[in-house]
Amino acid sequence: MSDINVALIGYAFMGRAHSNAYRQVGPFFSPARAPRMKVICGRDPRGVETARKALGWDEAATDWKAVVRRPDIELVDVCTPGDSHAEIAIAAAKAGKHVFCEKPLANSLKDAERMLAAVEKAGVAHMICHNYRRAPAVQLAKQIIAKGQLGEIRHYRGTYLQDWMSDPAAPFNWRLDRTKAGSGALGDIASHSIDLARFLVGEITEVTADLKTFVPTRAEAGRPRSRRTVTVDDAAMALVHFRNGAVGTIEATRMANGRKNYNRFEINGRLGSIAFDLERLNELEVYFDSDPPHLRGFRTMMVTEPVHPFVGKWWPPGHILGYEHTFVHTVYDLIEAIATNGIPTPNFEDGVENQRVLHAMERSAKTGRWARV
Ligand code: SOE
Repeated sequence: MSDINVALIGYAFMGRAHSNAYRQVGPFFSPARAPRMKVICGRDPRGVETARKALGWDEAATDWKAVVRRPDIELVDVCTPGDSHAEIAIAAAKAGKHVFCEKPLANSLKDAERMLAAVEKAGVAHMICHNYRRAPAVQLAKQIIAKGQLGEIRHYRGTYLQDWMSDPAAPFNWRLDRTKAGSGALGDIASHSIDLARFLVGEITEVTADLKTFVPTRAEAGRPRSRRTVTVDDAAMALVHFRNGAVGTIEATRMANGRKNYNRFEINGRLGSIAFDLERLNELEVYFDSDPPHLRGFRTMMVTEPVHPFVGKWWPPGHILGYEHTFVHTVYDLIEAIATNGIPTPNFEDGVENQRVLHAMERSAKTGRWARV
């Protein structure tokens, strides 16, 4: 089948991670259609040209509106700050392009719903980049739960701890500006915990949440006398109820000194428990009541055998994977879905459901009461 021409809008952290995924997916996964890294787009001409050379794109552009209208482009990948996700994704859908979008889907529930309506009306494939679902150990967690090996699920405990904003001297950046980012740790990283909760346990029906901003103003980079007000949360904490009767806690912060990308969940069922830590992403901690008494206890499994999804395409057992591989796995499943006229998951429907939980958490933090999703 023919190559699929990709346009990437945005070239910062996620732009680099996605570019790496498009470069790696062909040689290691041989998708039905190989991605052609056609054009990378950004506002700064010199910056985007530097990114084009470094990341291996054919062309660099600065006008995303022209790029999404190009007849040779089939897939538009949105890696910009959240305030432009809706505008770009909707324009791409209207132009008949498949759309891949970074999380959270949008900066508001209304925009997320508009994006879903646009891709559904256009009949194009759509996916949101909650890449952690495609860590092989998370896939194993899903399989264990689906096979009933934990029994009835009672607890989901999600913590996503980073510390890159814990120093008050760290300068202001777009993720601290509500108009650009929509929210702080809540949308940026609690959205990942919410997605994993939905993927592994099920839909969340009500929440009670608290949001905290520890550092109210920060200096602008290079301009120590110019202070900017932080208009988002530094930390988000919530209790959640699931439709299936399970209960959960979700905590996300960028102020947890010493924690770098500590995205962990623990799930307790009637028959056992599992736990995953992104910083040790090749491992899954498991505990099963069914183990014989002398062997019963939490044990750590190395999830690198070829029996697990994606693993066999890389290296032999024990030759561990990393953060970037979760993006390659995600892009592979996206392209395979496009090649078979399918819709991958998580898609914009998942993005809207995630946004509903985020929205409920923000409402609850304002009222101090439980909020229904
Ligand atoms: C936050 O710093 C961040 O870059 C998130 O935006 C990403 O989604 C996460 O994968 C890593 O941390």
